[in-house]
Amino acid sequence: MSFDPHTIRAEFPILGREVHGKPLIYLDSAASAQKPRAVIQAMAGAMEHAYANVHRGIHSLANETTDAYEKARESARRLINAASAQEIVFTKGTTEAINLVASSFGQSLKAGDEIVLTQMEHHANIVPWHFLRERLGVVLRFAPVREDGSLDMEGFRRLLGPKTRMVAASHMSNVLGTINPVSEIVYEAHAAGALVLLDGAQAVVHAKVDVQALDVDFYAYSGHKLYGPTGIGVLYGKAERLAALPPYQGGGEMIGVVTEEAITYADPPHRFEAGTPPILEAIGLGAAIDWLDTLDRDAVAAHEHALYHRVKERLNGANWITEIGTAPGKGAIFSFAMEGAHAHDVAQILDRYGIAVRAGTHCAEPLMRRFGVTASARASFALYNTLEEADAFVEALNRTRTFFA
Ligand code: C6P
Repeated sequence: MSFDPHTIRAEFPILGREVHGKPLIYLDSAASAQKPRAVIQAMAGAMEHAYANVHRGIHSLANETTDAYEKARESARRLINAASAQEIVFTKGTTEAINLVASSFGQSLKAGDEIVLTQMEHHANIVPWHFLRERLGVVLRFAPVREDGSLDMEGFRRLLGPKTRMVAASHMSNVLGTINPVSEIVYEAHAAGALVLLDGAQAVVHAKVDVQALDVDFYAYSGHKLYGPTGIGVLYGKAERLAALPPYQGGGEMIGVVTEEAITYADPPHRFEAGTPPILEAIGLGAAIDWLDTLDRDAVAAHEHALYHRVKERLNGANWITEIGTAPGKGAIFSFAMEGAHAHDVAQILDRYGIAVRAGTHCAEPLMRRFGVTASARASFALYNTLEEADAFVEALNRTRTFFA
């Protein structure tokens, strides 16, 4: 299979629009990706033809919608090669998936137990663990990040010990683009007797993930970065890990029996899906994954890398740009500081050229502190970006510079 970004672009209606009279160049897909027609139509189609609540009805529409919802769970399973669809819990995103684990697994923790994180975590994989520090006296340890943005594995190993109960780490950094050595992380953590949660919000978009090969206990990802809708994400948990977790929220469909005196709970995954779930969003996510499956994912990854390298090559070592994160094998994310300019001003000027980049802390304040910066600008590349757009981005950076030089 070959891959042509120009053909793919035609499947994304929004990419035809203009911003400030210029063709939109969307380089903010790490924040949230645009949606192909396959996703838009799957969601609209469900609302127009087969919509009802799931797992509750006897009538035809309820059954059809339940089938579509469970089919989406199967797609979500296939994406990461989980052993069973029962290991896939729908959440509203990566953030909720991590909160679920922290909250439920946290009930088995006590003061002095240790959670090992890394300095490159998104707040979604820091704050839920801080809750446990505040409430229970659990100790958080942060594995150091090297100057090039790679994880210091020696430093990581030194943090593991008999008190480590959980290692929670990003598979791919949303700021640095670093792809962490997750097999090694899982192996080392298990050897120390700890469980592992991987934050796959960025990685799952760009790389093939196999949770069985990784032997990871929990894996989290979001739909909206994966060309699917917002409001839907996945928590994967090994069957025996999910079975051991107490419920996260209470409500309809997560129970076995409810009496005035007592309750029993449903088995996973339904134990963790209280209330009416995000039905349309799950259908949209399933459509996004099925659509991605029609593409040559290796060719897509190669194209995204080519975009990143094109920007680097065209900047040609410009000394007025400092890239943050240059680890070998990193993904297609270009975080940078421009000499004399605040990242927000850079992003605002780029917007005048129709170019969307993100600027700020990227919800990763400990990492910003590690690199001694208060903010960075970030261009993140997706399958629908072209080499022409990469060139236009560099051209716009050169023009932006003249405002500050
Ligand atoms: N990062 C970014 O611009 P949610 O918001 O739940 O879908 O995903 C949270 C999250 C968790 N981990 C990583 C590595 C992430 O990149 C994100 C989301 C976006 O970088 C929005 S802050």
